[in-house]
Amino acid sequence: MQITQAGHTVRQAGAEHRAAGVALLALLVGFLLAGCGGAGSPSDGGSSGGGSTASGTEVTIAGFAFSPATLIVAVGDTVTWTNTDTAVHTVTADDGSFDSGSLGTGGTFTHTFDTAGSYAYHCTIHPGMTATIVVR
Ligand SMILES: [Cu+2]
Repeated sequence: MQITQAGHTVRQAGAEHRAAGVALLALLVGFLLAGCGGAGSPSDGGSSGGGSTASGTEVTIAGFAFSPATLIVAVGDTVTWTNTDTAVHTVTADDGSFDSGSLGTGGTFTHTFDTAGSYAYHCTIHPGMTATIVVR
């Protein structure tokens, strides 16, 4: 997902065009207020998909799912995943930046996040298992 900053630039009108500038500015403000209401604010969308969101540094793999589905950590935090399923799972970043390899029952994997961002990951064995680490 890409958040594009809308580049609204309001230029100061020169002195000789002051009157026209003010009128234009009023018109622009009207457009901005009308046109930008929904766009550009990076709110996290409330409840989308029903996945849980939590802070902390622990992710449990249970019932063929990562819990919480979205984990919020701070830059420099080390996240630990623990597989409590009898099935083998992996913790694999979509962008390849980390990969646990196969985790059997009781297996753990840790990764330290040094850069802020949103890191989507999945299980390579069960592609429906997806989750995200948000680093702030
Ligand atoms: Cu799996």
